[in-house]
Amino acid sequence: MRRFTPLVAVAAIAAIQVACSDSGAGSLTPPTAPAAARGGVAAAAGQLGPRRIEILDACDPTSFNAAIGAGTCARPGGMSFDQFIAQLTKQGSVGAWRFAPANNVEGRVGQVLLAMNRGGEVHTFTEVEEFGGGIVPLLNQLSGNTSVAPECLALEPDDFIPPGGSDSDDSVESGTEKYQCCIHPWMRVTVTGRGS
Ligand SMILES: [Cu+2]
Repeated sequence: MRRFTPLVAVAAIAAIQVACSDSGAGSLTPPTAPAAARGGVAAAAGQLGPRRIEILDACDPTSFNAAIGAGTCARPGGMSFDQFIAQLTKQGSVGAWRFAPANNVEGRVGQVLLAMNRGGEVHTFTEVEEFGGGIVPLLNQLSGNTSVAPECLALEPDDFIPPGGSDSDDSVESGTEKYQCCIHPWMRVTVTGRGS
């Protein structure tokens, strides 16, 4: 396990930040936000509900929690930590850790982007000028993202989306914008705005 120390440290920091933001906070979007968001968002975006993007992973809780720390993975079954590292090493990405839709998403300009974490790990949904590495050096290295996206170095505690949580801080913009996870930097999607 010793060689995974950087990952452990950063994951622990992320977990602490999430814990802090959860405890402080009446203003956080609750995990079950879709129903609540639908009403307010639709009114603001011309009767349109949010454009939903799912955040997915396939972590196996037993091995991930053993390798990184308790509470790292909160979902049943999945891929072992060793398999995850092996696939990342071989391919530079792990396909089960992804946004869905995974490629380009289209929406109306002004429509709220609702990123919903359906996985078992903490993720971020972060707008970046250019895709790049995130906050976990080992994952950057194994995925070949040696140039860190500066936006990932300026995350706020509530940018970390826990399992079951969601992020509705961003809206569809005119043109094409890039979003990525700052923990797993191969998790990427582009969003193109149409009309208004
Ligand atoms: Cu992620």
